[in-house]
Amino acid sequence: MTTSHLTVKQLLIAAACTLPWAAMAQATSDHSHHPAPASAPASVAPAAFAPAALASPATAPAPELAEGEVRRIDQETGKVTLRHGPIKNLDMPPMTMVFTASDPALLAPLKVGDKVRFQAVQEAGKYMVTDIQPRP
Ligand SMILES: [Cu+2]
Repeated sequence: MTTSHLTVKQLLIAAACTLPWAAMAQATSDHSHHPAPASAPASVAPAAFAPAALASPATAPAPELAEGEVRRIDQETGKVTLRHGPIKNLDMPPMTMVFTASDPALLAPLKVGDKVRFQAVQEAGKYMVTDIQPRP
């Protein structure tokens, strides 16, 4: 077999095309009367999707910040009430709720009515704000 002149792409295509045939060959060598031709397109599909997945650019894993508005601040207990949008990492829909600041100093620059972006985590059953900053 002379493969030296084949490109990597050609080799990948060849491999992708070979797999269904190998599977079918195995099926037919078994004394089955049902070679199940439907399985062939199914095994081709993942190979067709792979290039699209590889093509999507690898974006920097920026922390997922939620958006909210300050409703209430309790500097003494380090708690802040936020009306927030969806929080993806907590799988939480929009609502108004109380968060505890991981560091009460985070709340110092805030005032009621501020629009903010914040990072929320769930820790020991409590919802904590680990980062919060004004949003334009
Ligand atoms: Cu919430």
